[in-house]
Amino acid sequence: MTETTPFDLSGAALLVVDLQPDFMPGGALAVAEGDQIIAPIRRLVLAGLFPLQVATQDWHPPGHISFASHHAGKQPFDTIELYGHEQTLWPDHCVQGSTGAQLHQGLDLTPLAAVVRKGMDPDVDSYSGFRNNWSPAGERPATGLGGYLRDRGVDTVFCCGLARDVCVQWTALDAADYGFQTFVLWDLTRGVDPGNDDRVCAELRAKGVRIITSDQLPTG
Ligand code: VGL
Ligand code: ZN
Repeated sequence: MTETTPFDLSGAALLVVDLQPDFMPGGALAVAEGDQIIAPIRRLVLAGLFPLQVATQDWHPPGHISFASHHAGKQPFDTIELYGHEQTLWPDHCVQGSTGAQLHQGLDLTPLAAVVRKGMDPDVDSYSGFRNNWSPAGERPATGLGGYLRDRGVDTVFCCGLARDVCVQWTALDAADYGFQTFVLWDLTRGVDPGNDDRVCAELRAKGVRIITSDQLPTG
């Protein structure tokens, strides 16, 4: 399914989600082929198509609640119930200040207007750039990104980065919830489990998120 109308990028923001060494092959929470999207995202950011570009950064304190190592007898990728919702337990990753938590060196940060860090509450995970996962109080506390983008006049959001089936998906779903016209640049994402691709597509489309590829963007 190809889009026929050119996109109006005048009110658009590019969100680069969690492009960090820990999500690359060999990293603590490796995403297969995660390294293949670095250069194209770097080129896209430098092309300056988007009036506003923002990155998110997974940034956990040591001993974070999402780490399997925090839960006796649990292994990475086990799931538990946390505050009434399913929580996947991950290998220790993106620990604040560690090399694996840096934004990837292959990305040029110069054109980015902001970096939104998330997952800093020791007791709450945060997949989405817009809102944390559920807190003990049963809420999903906002990061402030939604208000920031609105205040900057943004009406449309394009998402890329890692991981397709976790933080990119949650970020895109929340962007749509916030009322932004939302796109996922599918070729500029990779999943923790490619077996989730069909489900991810269906859940995104059900929320009105449009899935496109970067070659459908206007050329710089
Ligand atoms: C992510 C799992 C845990 C992601 C972050 O960036 O997709 N996945 N923390
Ligand atoms: Zn994380």
